[in-house]
Amino acid sequence: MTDWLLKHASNEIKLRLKYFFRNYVRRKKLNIAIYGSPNAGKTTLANLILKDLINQKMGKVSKIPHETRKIQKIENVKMKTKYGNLFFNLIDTPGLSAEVKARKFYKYGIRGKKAKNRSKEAMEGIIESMAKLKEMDNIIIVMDSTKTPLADLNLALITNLEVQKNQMLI
Ligand SMILES: Nc1nc2c(ncn2[C@@H]2O[C@H](COP(=O)(O)OP(=O)(O)OP(=O)(O)O)[C@@H](O)[C@H]2O)c(=O)[nH]1
Ligand SMILES: [Mg+2]
Repeated sequence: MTDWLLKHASNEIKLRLKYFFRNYVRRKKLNIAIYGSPNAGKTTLANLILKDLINQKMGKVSKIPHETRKIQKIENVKMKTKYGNLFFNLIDTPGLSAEVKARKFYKYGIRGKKAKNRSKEAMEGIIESMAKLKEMDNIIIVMDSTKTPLADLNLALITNLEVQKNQMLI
């Protein structure tokens, strides 16, 4: 639609559109958040986006689930586009799961108090992420293509976003 308008509109309208778009995005500071199951590859994706755009990292990636247990945010990420520079906040969230039992970590060599703490921190992160859903302007849902797409809390997440009318990209 924007492409069509830019092709057919007069120069004045083009200029107005360009400044409207730029100011709107700048003023609003879009929150673009990555959600999905534990271990789906959310932090990997965030790191790739940030490396491409600003040569930074979001956080640690691991084969052990629930590596990210707190929301991570990089503000004011600049992206050059043909309509001008866009600025947004990129947010990486803890993997969503209905429950996180300590024994889930035993096979990775994490036991006892460490496993209990990891599970407690993971649950706190999940609650925080669900509570902050409504603050997000766009959501990228990352799914592991080797697993069933509606596993974990993905169905609840998508239903919630439909109700809130958030824009999502899966
Ligand atoms: N095969 C494959 N492995 C991937 C891909 N993306 C990530 N991984 C691996 O999957 C594991 C989990 O990646 P993370 O980026 O930590 O996943 P996450 O969704 O942030 O996990 P949590 O923070 O625990 O929720 C790591 O071992 C990654 O190297 C992918 O596209 N393909
Ligand atoms: Mg992560």
